Amino acid sequence: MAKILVNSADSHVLERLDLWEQALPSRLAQRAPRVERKDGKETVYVDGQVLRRDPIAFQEAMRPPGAENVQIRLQDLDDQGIQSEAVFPSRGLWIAHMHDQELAAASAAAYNDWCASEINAVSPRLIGSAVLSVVDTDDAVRELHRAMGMGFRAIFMPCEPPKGRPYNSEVWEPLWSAMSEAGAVPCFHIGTGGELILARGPGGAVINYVETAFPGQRVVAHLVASGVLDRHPSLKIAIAEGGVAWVPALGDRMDEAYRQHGMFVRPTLSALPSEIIYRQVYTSFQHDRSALPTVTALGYDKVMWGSDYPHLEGTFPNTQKVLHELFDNADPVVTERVTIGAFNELFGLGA
Ligand code: MZD
Ligand code: MN
Repeated sequence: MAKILVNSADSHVLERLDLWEQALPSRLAQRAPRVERKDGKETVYVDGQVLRRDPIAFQEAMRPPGAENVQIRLQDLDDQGIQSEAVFPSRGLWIAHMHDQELAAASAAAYNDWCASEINAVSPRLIGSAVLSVVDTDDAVRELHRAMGMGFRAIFMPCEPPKGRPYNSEVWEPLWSAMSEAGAVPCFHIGTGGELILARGPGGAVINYVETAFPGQRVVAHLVASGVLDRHPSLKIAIAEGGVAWVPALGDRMDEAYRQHGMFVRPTLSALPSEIIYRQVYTSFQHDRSALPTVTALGYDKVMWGSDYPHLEGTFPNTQKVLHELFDNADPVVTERVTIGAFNELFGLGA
């Protein structure tokens, strides 16, 4: 079968483990993301916290050679039919869990230097996302400008912000303004910033998987209802790997709240919440059968496909099989929009 060529709004790079050891003074490096393997488990330590304790088999299953070898990654992209891809961190995601201001700022800068030289510089097909401190807004704005100066456009943001810094809070405003002015694209990747194992025992794995999508929806509710996207109409955001069919339903619910609970609503917005969402919020999915009907039946078209390479939740190495199942009977206009157009629009490519 002919290859369906796509851009992917979601993939991950596996950073060299000694990235922070090499870049940071030892007093900080020892609190940067660190991994220990014992008794069949891989434990992740960050800033003195145990963040993950995974079966090694689980971690190995998402580490094909292309995860950390960028030349093999590019070969995998060719083989899978992927032209360009947004690249998110793996271990760098843990920076969102740091509490120490200096450690967070230094770890983010170290990741961005590494990503600029080891990912972005290798090929224009790889759109690495920069990491910012979420501990301090001034640090985040400083690193945003430095990263944009290194050519970044995509900015990784955790779906769950630190306690006490909810995304509807004014503390974030200087960052949203700076992103809007700089043409940065904040990409909120699901499963980041918060606790991931919320349920145990029967059904736990499926419950936890479902749970990771809700904070992505909360990001949209916070940034739209608090007026952030209304104040910055050119700021586009992405919610990566959280699926897409929830967007119209969230828009309905927010519109209903905005109308029916009008007496409590502040700030008032220059458009309905759903209109702002449909204008500025992009989302990505891997397999969802509900994705294309969301475009055709409900008119939400900021929909991007994502491989989530090399994660198990993604499509590698069966991307073409998945793409044919998704698109063989789809309207070619919708197919072009979801496989290429929305991605190019978000990241300002191919214009
Ligand atoms: C990026 C997040 C995604 C998730 C979390 C898992 C399944 C479980 O034994 P028990 O009865 O006590 O039950 C425990 C249970 C088996 C229920 C529990 O361990 O649910 N295990 C795997 O951790 N699921 C929800 S899914 O968080 C979104 C998808 C899977 C990969 C994921 C964990 C990745 C992501 C994302 O932030 C990360 C990262 C670098 O790669 C993996 C791990 C780490 C976190
Ligand atoms: Mn992903």
